[in-house]
Amino acid sequence: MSERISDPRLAARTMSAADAAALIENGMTVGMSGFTGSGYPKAVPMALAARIEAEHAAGRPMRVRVWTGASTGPELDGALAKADGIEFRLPYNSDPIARERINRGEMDYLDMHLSQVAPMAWQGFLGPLDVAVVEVTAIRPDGALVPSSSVGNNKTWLDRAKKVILEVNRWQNPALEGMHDIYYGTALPPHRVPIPIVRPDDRIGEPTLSCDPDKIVAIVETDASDRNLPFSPPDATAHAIAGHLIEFLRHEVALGRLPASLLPLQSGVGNIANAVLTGLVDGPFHDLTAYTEVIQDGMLDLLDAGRLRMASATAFSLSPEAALRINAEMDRYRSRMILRPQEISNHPEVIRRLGCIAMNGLIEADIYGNVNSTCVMGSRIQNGIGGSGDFARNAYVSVFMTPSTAKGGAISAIVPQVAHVDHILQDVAVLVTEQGLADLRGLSPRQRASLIIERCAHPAYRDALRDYFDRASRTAYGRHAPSLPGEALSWHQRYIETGSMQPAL
Ligand code: 0RQ
Repeated sequence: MSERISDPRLAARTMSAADAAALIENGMTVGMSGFTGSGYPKAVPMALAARIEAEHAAGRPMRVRVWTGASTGPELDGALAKADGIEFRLPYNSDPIARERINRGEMDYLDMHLSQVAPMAWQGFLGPLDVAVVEVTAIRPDGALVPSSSVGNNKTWLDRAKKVILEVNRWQNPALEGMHDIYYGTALPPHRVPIPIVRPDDRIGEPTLSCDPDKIVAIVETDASDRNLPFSPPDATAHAIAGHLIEFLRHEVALGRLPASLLPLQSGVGNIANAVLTGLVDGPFHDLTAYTEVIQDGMLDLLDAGRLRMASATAFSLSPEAALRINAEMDRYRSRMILRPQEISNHPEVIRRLGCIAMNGLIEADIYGNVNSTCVMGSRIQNGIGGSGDFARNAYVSVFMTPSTAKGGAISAIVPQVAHVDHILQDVAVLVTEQGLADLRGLSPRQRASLIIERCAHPAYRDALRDYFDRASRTAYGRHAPSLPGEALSWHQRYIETGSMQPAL
């Protein structure tokens, strides 16, 4: 019996990935573990993809519906999408092959607030869950499951699935045991009770996941690492954004609107968000905490620098180098990190109570501060809304940040009107680009527009934005949030037609 599988009843169910994948049938809904490249199953999805390819080669249809925590890795989304094996996918994806299929209309994708996935699965709207495929670090003698490098929706998948396949991954450090906090107190209305977290470091649940052993039909042993891409080193733009934001936070502390150790930080995905965290290492703040979704490289830097006291999240989202770093020193990190189910890490009630400082990236914002986080030119999905909505609406202060242009300057990130709305202006308190920072709190739409154009827009687009806003302010149907509907999306149309938002000279 493997040293990682200490329950003899379950050890007897060990089999190959191919045999386990053979238990998944055409049309089934499969709940996979995995969140931002951590803790996703690695062997069974690859075997399933091979099986799907063989079925397709034999002229037989085979596709599955895939639910996860968030993004996974190339062995899961990449392999299954390449095999054209995914009929429907939720709730967040960053795999390029899957993204391409979604944008070609070959794969249905439901982009959801991450906090709402588990409750909606319990409410039954997502339909039945046939199989859960969940990576764990170990199985204890009492059958309890030691979670892996992400928690995501695993508790819900294990509870809701008719059958369970476990991947026990020897690459995951056994010292992860004790880091997790799995809360079993959620319920549907009218039986809901308050989530008893009043500080980011509160533990309210169990260190392990439980699962009815009779449902566990297969166990597959693996030893592959989580696969994540490295973050790009912060460039001048990222440094400038981080600088503006840190100056803003310093100002808020000086005015007594934030405590000296700030409030629990939430930091989104992507290079800019990571750069801001790294920037805080040299900032003036101490005793920081994080109540967030993912622990990125920048969070580790803050912990190592003694700036961050502790971090609560649902997953790691680490570069390969940082994943090795944390794996080598798990004992040291364990006491300062908590990984929770995503319905708790992203719970609106807790985020509102703690007063998180939310910091997320965006695709584009309009002059009023509505934000598009997901759909390029209004229709091409990039990743998904992820947890940005959970945090933005409920944060103490909700910050969105972006370079002021994209694609070498051909696209302005500040536009007359966003082509798709993820975050309405009421949920966007502060907007930051490398040009500057706009504190939009307490301002009317027209006041917001002036500030965003002057502080955040790139100089190459500022005159055109001023001109639009000026004409709209004089001639719009209403002057509350002046808009010219026939022109508002013309910048996007110009990009689609000419490859640039800049008007032809
Ligand atoms: O495309 O890779 O082809 O070059 O979008 O953009 O500038 O690298 O920025 O890595 O910070 O990601 C909004 C996508 C920003 C991210 C988004 C193109 C750009 C590039 C990536 P290429 P950058 P980042 C909690 C928080 C939603 C989920 C979220 C995101 C690519 O922050 O997914 O916040 N957010 N979760 O060229 C056309 C524009 C563009 C554009 C950028 N205006 N038009 N393309 N790009 N702006 C964590 C979780 O939820 C898990």
